[in-house]
Order: sequence, then C-alpha cells, then structure tokens
Amino acid sequence: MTLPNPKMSALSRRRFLQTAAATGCLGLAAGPLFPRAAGAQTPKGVISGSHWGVFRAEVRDGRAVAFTPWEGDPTPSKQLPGVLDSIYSPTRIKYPMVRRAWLEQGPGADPDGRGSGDFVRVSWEKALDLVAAELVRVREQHGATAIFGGSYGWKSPGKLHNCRTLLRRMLKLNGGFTTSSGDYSTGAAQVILPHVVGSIEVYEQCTSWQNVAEHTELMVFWGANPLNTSQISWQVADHGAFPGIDGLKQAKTKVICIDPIRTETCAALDGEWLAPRPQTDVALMLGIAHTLQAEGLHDQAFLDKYTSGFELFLPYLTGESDGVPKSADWASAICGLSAETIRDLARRFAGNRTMLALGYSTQRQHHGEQAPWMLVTLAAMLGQIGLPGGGYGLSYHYASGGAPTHAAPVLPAITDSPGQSAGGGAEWLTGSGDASIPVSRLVETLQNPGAEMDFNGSKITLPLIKLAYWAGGNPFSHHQDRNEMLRAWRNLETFIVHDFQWTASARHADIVLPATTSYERNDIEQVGDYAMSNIVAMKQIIEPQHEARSDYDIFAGIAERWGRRYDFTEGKTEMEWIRGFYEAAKIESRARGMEMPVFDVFWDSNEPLAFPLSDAERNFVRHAAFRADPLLNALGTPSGRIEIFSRNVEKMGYDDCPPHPTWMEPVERLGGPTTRYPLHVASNHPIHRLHSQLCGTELRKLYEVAGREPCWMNPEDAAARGLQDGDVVRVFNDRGQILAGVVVTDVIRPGVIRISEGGWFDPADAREAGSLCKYGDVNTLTTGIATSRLSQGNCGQTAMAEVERFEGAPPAVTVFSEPVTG
Ligand SMILES: Nc1nc2c(c(=O)[nH]1)N[C@H]1C(S)=C(S)[C@@H](COP(=O)(O)OP(=O)(O)OC[C@H]3O[C@@H](n4cnc5c(=O)[nH]c(N)nc54)[C@H](O)[C@@H]3O)O[C@H]1N2
Ligand SMILES: Nc1nc2c(c(=O)[nH]1)N[C@H]1C(S)=C(S)[C@@H](COP(=O)(O)OP(=O)(O)OC[C@H]3O[C@@H](n4cnc5c(=O)[nH]c(N)nc54)[C@H](O)[C@@H]3O)O[C@H]1N2
Ligand SMILES: [Mo]
Repeated sequence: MTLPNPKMSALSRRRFLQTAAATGCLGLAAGPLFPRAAGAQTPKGVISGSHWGVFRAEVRDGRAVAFTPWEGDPTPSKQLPGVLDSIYSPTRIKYPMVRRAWLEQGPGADPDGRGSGDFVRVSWEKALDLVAAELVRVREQHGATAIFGGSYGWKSPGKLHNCRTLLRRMLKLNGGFTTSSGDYSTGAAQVILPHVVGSIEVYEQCTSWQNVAEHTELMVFWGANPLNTSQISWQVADHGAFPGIDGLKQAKTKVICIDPIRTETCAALDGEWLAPRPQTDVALMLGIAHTLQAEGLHDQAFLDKYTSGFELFLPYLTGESDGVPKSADWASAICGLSAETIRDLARRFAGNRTMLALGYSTQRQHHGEQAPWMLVTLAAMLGQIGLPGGGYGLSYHYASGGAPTHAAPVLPAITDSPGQSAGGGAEWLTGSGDASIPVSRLVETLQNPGAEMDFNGSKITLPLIKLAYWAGGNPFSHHQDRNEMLRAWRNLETFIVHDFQWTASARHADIVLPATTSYERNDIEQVGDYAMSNIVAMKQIIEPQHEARSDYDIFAGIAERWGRRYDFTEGKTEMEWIRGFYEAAKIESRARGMEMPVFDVFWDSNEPLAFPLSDAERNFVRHAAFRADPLLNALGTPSGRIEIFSRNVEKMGYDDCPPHPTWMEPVERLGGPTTRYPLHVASNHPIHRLHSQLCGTELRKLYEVAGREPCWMNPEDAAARGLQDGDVVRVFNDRGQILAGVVVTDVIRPGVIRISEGGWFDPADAREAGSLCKYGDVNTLTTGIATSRLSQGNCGQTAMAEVERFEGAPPAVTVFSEPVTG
C-alpha cells in the first residue's frame, strides 16, 4: 500500500505500536477524552485545523471574519491571520482558466508563452472535458509514464482532501503515471541515514523536551531554529516545541547555536553564537572529532559495542590515509572558526551531557549526505547516544519533534488505490508499472529522457515526460535554478495545476483549476505529527468561493468522463469518508482500552478529541532501547550497529559519496577555492510564510522592503557596496537575477545574505529565461545540481551571488494580482 503521508506515516505506525504496548500495560482508563468539563462554556466559532494549528473561525454573513487560536494551543503561529486572508486575497483563482495558445492551437503550442498571463476563462464542463481527453491522449500516444504525477508539495492537511493522493487515485484510473520519491526537505539525509542508523531518522521522534530540560547540560542547535520552523506541521500543528524551548530556558541549559544567523532560538535562549562559513560544517565536525581522538576524549567502549567501521574511518581522520590530518587547524582554515574554538567545542561536548540538534539545511547542500553522517559519527564518538539528554536529535526543529507521543490511534486516510479502502483493489489498478524519479530530478528528466541516472545503488532510466499535473505544490517556488527549469519546461506539451492562489506555477500552467481551501470543505486530521495529541474536525467554515471546487470533486468529475466516477468515489459522500476514518480509529482505540465517543458526538462537540500521554513517553529517550540491548534491538543496518563505514555505500562506488563521512568541496561556497561570487545566499525557511504559502496575503506588509522580498546583509557587506536599509538591489549570479530590498543587520555573518525561500517568481519578461525576477524568488539564484549520485537530493542551500544597487526606477511587482485574462 502507498502510505498517504510520506513524511509521517512510517513514524506514526511504528510509534503507535510502541505506545500501544506502553499504555496497555499502564491500563490507562477509558473515559471522557474531551478536555472541557461538562457544562463549561464553549468558546465561539467553528473548530478547524491547518498546518498552522487548531483554531476557531467566526463567520458573519457568510464571510469568515476571525480565526482565533484554539485555547489548547500553547503558542499559536503569528501566521494565522494570513491564513484567513488567503481565502480572500487578490491572488485567489476564481475560475477555470486555459492558456490561449494551448486552447486555440493545442498541446505544446507556444511553450515560451507560458507565464505571460494570457488565459481564457472556460466553464467547468469544458475544463474537465479538456483535462480528461488530454490525459487519455498523452497515455495513448506516449504511454502512461509520460504523465508526471509526482506533484510534490505542502498541500493542506486532512485525511480525505489530500490532493496529492487524490491526483494519483485519479491518474491510476487512466492507467498510471510517473511518480517521484523523497522530498525537498531531507532528500540527502533520508537516503544516507538508513545506511548509517537503519532508519531515515530525520522524521523520527527525538528524546523528549522534558528529558532534555532535565538531563542535558549542553544543547547544540546546529543549523536548527525551532522557534521559527516549529510554527507549522505537516498535519495540524500542536506547537509542542515552544513549551519545550521554554523548559530549556527555565532549566538554564547552556545553549550553543552554530548558524550563519543569530536565530530567534539563539536569542531567546541567550545562546552562544558561532557562525562558521556556510557549507563547511563537515570540516568543523571533523576538526572536533580529530580533537576528541587526539586528546583521548572519545568513548572507545561505545564505539566498540555499538558501531562498526570506526577503525576504517580513523586513518582518514588522522590523515594517515591521505596525508591530511583533519585537525582543528585544518578545519579552521576551511570553516573560519578559530582552531582554539574548535578544540574547545570538542572538550565541552565531551565534558558535558550534550545533545546535538541538527536542522535540515546542512544536508540541503552539495554533498549533503556527509553532514548528518558525520554528526552521527561525532555523537557516537561522544558515546552519549541512548542516554537521557545525550546523543543527537534530527527533528527538534521540525513539526515539534520532541513533543511526546500520545496514545492516539492512527486515523486512516484515503488511498491512491481506488477500491482498496472498500476491501482489496483490482490488481490492474495498483500494478500500473509506473516509473519513479528522485523528487528533485524532474528538470534533468525533462532534458534527458532515456538517460540513465544513479540512485542509491540502482540505475534509473529517465522516462519521457509530456504532461505534468500538480495539485498541492508549487514547483515554480520549490525547485532550484528557475531559469534552467523554465527552459526544461518547454519540453512539456501540457502543464495542469490546481491551486487556490495564482502562484508562479499556476501562472506557468496551460490549464488552471480553482481549488477550495480547507476552510471550504470538511475533513478530519490528527494534531501534532509527533505528539498525536488530538483528533480534530476540520470543519467547513464558509461556502466555496467563486467557482472553486474541492480537488476531490474535480478528480471525480474527470473520472466521470471516463465512466469511472464510482471507482473514484466508491459511492461515498465527503462525510461518509470522514465518518469511516473515525470509526476505524475508534475500533483501533478500543483494542487499547480507550473508548472514543461515537462520531456524531465527536463532530458536534466542536472540540478536539484528546488522547492520554504516558510517563514513559513523556520521558522518551531516543535509542535507549538500542543502548540497553544492541542485539535484541539491533538497528536496521547490515551490521545492526551504527555504521561509521558502510560496506553498502562502498559497493556503490560513487566518487561523490565515499563509504565513510568525508569532507568534499561543494561546487561553490564562501571562501571556496574556485568560487566566483562573493556572497553566500542563505535561503532559509521564511518567518512569515510556509514556503510560498501566504506570500500573496497581507502578511507581506510585515516584511517586504520597497515591495520586494527582504535581503538581509551584514553592515560590513552593505557598507562595502554603499547600501542602506530599504535600498532596492539586484542580486545576481550566472544562473539568474532578482530584485530584493536591503535589511542591514548584524544578526547575520559577514559574507552571507539571507533571502528566504518561497518569494513568488515574477519575471520581467516571462518569454525570456534569465530575465529579472521583480519580487525576489531566491531559487532563481540557487543551483539545480544534485547532492550526489547516492541520494540525488536538492541543493537549495548552495548558491553564491553578488549584490548591487538597482539604478533607476524598479519595475512594478505584478505577481500579486490576477493575470490578464480574456
Ligand atoms: N532554495 C531553497 N529551496 C527550497 C527550500 C529551501 O530551503 N531553499 N526548501 C524546500 C522544502 S524543505 C520544501 S518542503 C519545498 C516546499 O515547496 P512546496 O510545498 O511546493 O511549497 P508551498 O508554497 O507550500 O506550496 C504548496 C502549494 O499547494 C497549494 N495548496 C495548499 N492546499 C491545497 C489544496 O488543498 N489543494 C490544492 N490544489 N492546492 C493546495 C498552496 O496554495 C501552495 O501553492 O521547497 C523547497 N525549496
Ligand atoms: N516558518 C516556517 N517554518 C517552517 C517552514 C516554513 O516554510 N516556514 N517549512 C517547514 C519545512 S517543509 C521544513 S523541511 C523545515 C526546514 O527546516 P530547516 O531546513 O532546518 O530550516 P532552514 O531555515 O532552511 O535552516 C535552519 C537553519 O540553518 C541555518 N543554516 C543555513 N545554512 C547553514 C549551513 O551551511 N550551516 C549551518 N550550520 N547552518 C546553516 C539557517 O541560518 C537556519 O537558521 O521547516 C519547516 N518549518
Ligand atoms: Mo520541507
């Protein structure tokens, strides 16, 4: 079965089994699971949920007027007002639209004209006829794999209206599609870490925040900023990381932040700020490891008992194998921290109970496999993995990892295999012989159909793609090297997009279908990707706006044109699906001694349904079981241990991913030997957005500078270019050029600028790849190369550029209004 939630379902299922066992033993009582006492006054508003958390919506005259955070949310996201605004923003797509050239001349017509905004409004009947017929045409002419249905992205949560799953469900009825594997978040880490620790690790539960507050003496946030990135979750956010951070503050835990930016987390915890050159973390880690070994501070007993291959890594560390000792002095020359600082870090890591909390940016870079591998190696040398408050955690910054897991059942979800949920699907529906590519390699695929690509020990033949279909993602935001992408996109005959916003992807589509927001339909979801604290009704708040339809209805309409509507819907209504998911969870729950209320009581209560938390979970320690018994609880690696040297990776023979953690120069970096541009571009995750989501809302007023995306600069770099706060600048390199607005600040390291990912791509001339982006899409500057042949991940954090004042009157930003339509 394809798991509907690529990020969390593996975790949820495994953790469920563990918590089920734990609470079963404790015999947690059944009983009323609603937090509010009977008779207490219920706050006003319809309960619903989103990536930003649970909230109540007030509606006046059919219009949503306020989203108020749920009282159970410890730290509501400041982005919530933008979520409300997104329903009514001027960027809302109102009607089905077709690009004029495509409509008049057919698929593939004038591909350079994509993005110039010449759309024709059509009826829903016409739009669905066109899509249904085009999918059949492409399948018949080129085979089903010529349809790309990867559709990666941060679609809204909800067990039913999962537009990515629904898209695949529909495409399967047409005989299949090419899909994608992995994600843009942890593309490198999730492929290398199974070789190292036997699981993807990046989405696994961390040692609980409470345990950390109690036991950790030194907390290291290494390229991790939970106070920003925990605002959102893949499911409905619980925001459990915020009380977690508070706990550290109260415990007065010593904090070190290794980051080119003095982050919110660093400021709030009064952390010590160390700012090495970006993309040099592996060298820094090696310098620390070398010091540990040279000074006998490493834990040989731990290495002997729990790891394999340290003796094969050691000659590299000492320089015996290549003549280059990876000493603190060596590391210092690369990363820019002093050798004394590096040695001091080694001594402090070893002398304290230390937790290494790594974010994802250090692996979203060229050779991004190495940083997580080396961090695990460093933690293994420190010997604290599996001890309270020690070791490493790879999701303290993501979706509130570290917030303990409640004894909740797993809510089932709609699957991409029609018929399956009704009890076993027909084999021809599921076995469609689909092709699959690593998620960030679509541009390469469009340019090189038939070519072979290495991927994690196997060879993939890149399929010929003629049609791409996206629902719930924004590739013209998330993919790197925008101009190369524009050129590759010309090989597509048809690009279809569902969205509710006129994103750059919608603007570059041939057929645009207006989707509802979550707030215009009913759904159900779990609260907290890790916490699983509640099940919440995501209730419909208002009627669909303009002509918007839910993705579900759109796909059902397409299937209907093939005479397959019933196969898609299984004859169920929206509420029947939701009720079915709930009932299944109720049965699972009962098996664990908990009685959930009947569905109608839950739905009508207008309250999230809370689940209990055991003391064992509250005190969860990652890898404690492995430490207690490494034979019984062996890791899923060939040796059952932490693999500092991997025979499997060795067998693959990739020159860009050797069999032990290794420092390799990225294609470009600050201070790099062959790098042409002087400034590193940090494309952090935005403070006031979820990627590109909400960029079209009033929240932009909080951060835009002269109407553009902000570009943070150190005073030194600004002065060297005669720039001041508020200046409009051109940021450029060989790949592209964008406008941005200067923010001079000393919270950023000299030599680094920050332009957050997700700014809407707004080309001055859409017909010309390479033209100026007027608003500030940072992916116009980043490199599209892969991390390595092992994982083929994206390198969103690999970019060098120059900044200069923009002379003359800057062109008006046009991306935040509807395109010109006929
Ligand atoms: N340079 C650089 N690039 C990066 C990153 C970086 O750090 N640096 N980060 C990467 C990462 S980690 C990620 S996850 C990606 C994110 O990339 P995306 O997930 O593609 O970005 P979003 O802006 O969240 O796009 C989601 C889109 O889905 C739409 N949507 C939401 N709900 C629905 C729905 O119910 N139906 C339909 N039809 N549409 C819906 C939204 O309006 C929005 O346009 O970006 C990646 N790109
Ligand atoms: N507000 C908000 N929260 C989000 C998201 C969002 O769009 N907005 N997106 C969500 C998603 S999908 C994901 S995958 C996660 C992403 O989570 P991350 O990938 O961890 O987030 P980033 O902001 O890319 O980077 C985290 C920190 O790494 C630092 N950094 C950048 N390059 C380097 C480097 O080379 N070395 C070191 N040591 N530090 C470096 C940055 O300055 C930043 O403070 O966030 C999630 N949370
Ligand atoms: Mo992500």
